[in-house]
Amino acid sequence: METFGSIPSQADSPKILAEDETANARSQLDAIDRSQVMIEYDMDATILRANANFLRTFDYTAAELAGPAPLSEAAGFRMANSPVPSSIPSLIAGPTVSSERRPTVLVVDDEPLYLALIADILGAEYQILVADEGMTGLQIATDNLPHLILLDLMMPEIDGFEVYRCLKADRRTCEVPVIFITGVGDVATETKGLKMGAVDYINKPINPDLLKARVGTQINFKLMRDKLVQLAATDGLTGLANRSHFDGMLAYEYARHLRSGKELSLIMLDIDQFKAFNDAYGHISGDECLREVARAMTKTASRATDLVARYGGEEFVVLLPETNLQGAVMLAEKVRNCIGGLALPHRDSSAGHVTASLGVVSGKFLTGSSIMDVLAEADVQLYAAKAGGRNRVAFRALGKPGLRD
Ligand code: GH3
Ligand code: MG
Ligand code: MG
Repeated sequence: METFGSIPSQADSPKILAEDETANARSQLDAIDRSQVMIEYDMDATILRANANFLRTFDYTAAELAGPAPLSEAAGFRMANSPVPSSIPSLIAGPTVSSERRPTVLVVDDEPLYLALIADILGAEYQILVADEGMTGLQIATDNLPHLILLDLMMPEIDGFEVYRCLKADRRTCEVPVIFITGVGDVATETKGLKMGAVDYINKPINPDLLKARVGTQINFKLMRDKLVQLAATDGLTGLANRSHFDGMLAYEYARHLRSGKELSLIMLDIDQFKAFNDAYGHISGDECLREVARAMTKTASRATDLVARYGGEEFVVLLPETNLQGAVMLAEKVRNCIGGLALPHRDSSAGHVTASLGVVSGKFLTGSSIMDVLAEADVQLYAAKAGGRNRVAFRALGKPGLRD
């Protein structure tokens, strides 16, 4: 057994809890005398022993205290998927990220007491991740993208302000809201935190009801914001990324590709004789056809980095970062075959079913060229495929034209 994270008791020697010690015990957290607190964990994050002063602050029921409860269960801990070593490894180590749907809250505090305390207060409603120092917190935040971070300001290695700056400077974590938690409690520090962009500020000692209320408010905001961001990026008919999201991602991937020098590919797809399809079968069938084509494209372009989007009307695009011409043309052919394989009847099409034409552009574009060059070239190739007889892929890489039947 390994013991760590203890705050030595001055008066009481630590003892295994008995029911009668804690039954009906409830005191205000403000009353915690930390010199009287003792808490010990084993390697499985089980609270082994704690003295009554600490546990009375939690309103435990007798049943919960019948035996030492694993912190992971009692407090709703999710073991974070982080390789980062920590002085309390059992609280953050673990192989899997749970598929649980509860919102996730990351607590970063150098005092194990507060990690356990906050986990206990919030654990019933949220999945709780913990880190006992800033660097571990940053790593867990990046790996798990929690819905909210409770960040202690006073920590020995890097303080909360610095952790906050790092979170905001990283594209992956900059949208995660942060509540500062501190024992400092002066107006200047609070103002500084809020001016930096923290969404709220909570003082120690922690009042459980206040903590729950403030966390609840911020979690609701975050869930609502996530929903809006998702809606703003989604095409309502097909559920694919919409034009606006695609434009943003193309700009991002294009800039990244200029830096990395790795190839970037783009496929532009247009359904053949779709106006005639609408005329023959009606717009409701036309809409269903667009959804079917979207599903076929998503199924085919399945790499995590591939982005399938509706470009407009019956035109779609696939953005393929770090993909060369050969790979992009192969994928375009797969998409074409998959759409043909749907065998959606189309009496005005020469194939007798719905088909699509695709233009592919691929390469290492030079600094000084622009996104418009990439889009324009994909468009040129799409029209070459149309001119070549439709239901085919045309492609170009750095001035090497080709056409495939
Ligand atoms: P081509 O083979 O040259 O691409 O011929 P086309 O008929 O597909 O091309 P055209 O651009 O003439 O027609 C596109 C049609 O796509 C016209 C429009 O009614 C239809 N369309 C665009 N958006 C939607 C939509 O959201 N739903 C439906 N049902 N039809 C749409
Ligand atoms: Mg069109
Ligand atoms: Mg068309």
